[in-house]
Amino acid sequence: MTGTLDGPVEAIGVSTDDPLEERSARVVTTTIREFSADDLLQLLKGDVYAVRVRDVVAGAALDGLRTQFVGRDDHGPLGTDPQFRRIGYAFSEVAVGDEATYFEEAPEHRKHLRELAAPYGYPTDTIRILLDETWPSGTTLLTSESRKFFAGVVRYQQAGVDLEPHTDNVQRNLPDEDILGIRRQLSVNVYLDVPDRGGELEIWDSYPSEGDYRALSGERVWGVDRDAVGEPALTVRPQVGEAIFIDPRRVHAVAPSHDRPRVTVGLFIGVRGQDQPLAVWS
Ligand SMILES: O=C(O)CCC(=O)C(=O)O
Ligand SMILES: [Fe+2]
Repeated sequence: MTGTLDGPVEAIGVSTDDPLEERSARVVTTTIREFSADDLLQLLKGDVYAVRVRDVVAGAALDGLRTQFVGRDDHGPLGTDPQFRRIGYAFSEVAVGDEATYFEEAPEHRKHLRELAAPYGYPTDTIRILLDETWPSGTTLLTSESRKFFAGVVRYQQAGVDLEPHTDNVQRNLPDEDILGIRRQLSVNVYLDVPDRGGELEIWDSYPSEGDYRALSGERVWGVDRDAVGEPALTVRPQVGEAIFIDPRRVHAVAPSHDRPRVTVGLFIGVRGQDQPLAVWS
């Protein structure tokens, strides 16, 4: 690792005077074999905007998972916006004080998704092992008072639906005094189906503070208007079978698909103290 956790975890937004250097520094593309904690540190420092890990799922496993997950219609509406469909239950859908159902259902969702994936591994489990083996103090499932979170929501973004610019921050769904030690948050998605046209992941330069984000959001319940943020700094067309890690406190969005649903398995990663394992959830 080229940095200690304490520095990069606090430092956000890195600029360089050389525009060429900045452009080439925006994406790291690696493999599951070469992936290291350093890739995550570069994201946390803001040196790169996305880390692409090719072929996290490949071959017969990718075919089998696609057969199982692509084209399903037993997904439910996202609590915060019913035009988004998902299997599982995301913590970001849960209002503060309303967590009981989320925690009650979490084990069943984890089991159900593994059963759907069998005989292949559920992509979230692959990512969890990768993070456990590469991060110095390992990786664990996020818990709150011994209640274990759900991890690995399957999202179906239907054709024409715009996942508008937004940031993600678990603290919005936690009481002020209990942020579960999470100092920084990363997001990773494994792509099971990507439309032929549209569905690009878009990432902007800015890391708005919560106050600035709320101001940008205005009257909206969620996200910000595309007009308010201009052109993204980076546009990535995901490949089926790859995982892409981002820092979701940078403004990001997913362009609408023009043809078919975009199917992903998503996971958040909490970075806690220097000597603590990463903690994952959805
Ligand atoms: O599906 C994607 O590419 C990114 C979705 C997203 O907003 C996130 O992972 O935070
Ligand atoms: Fe997001």
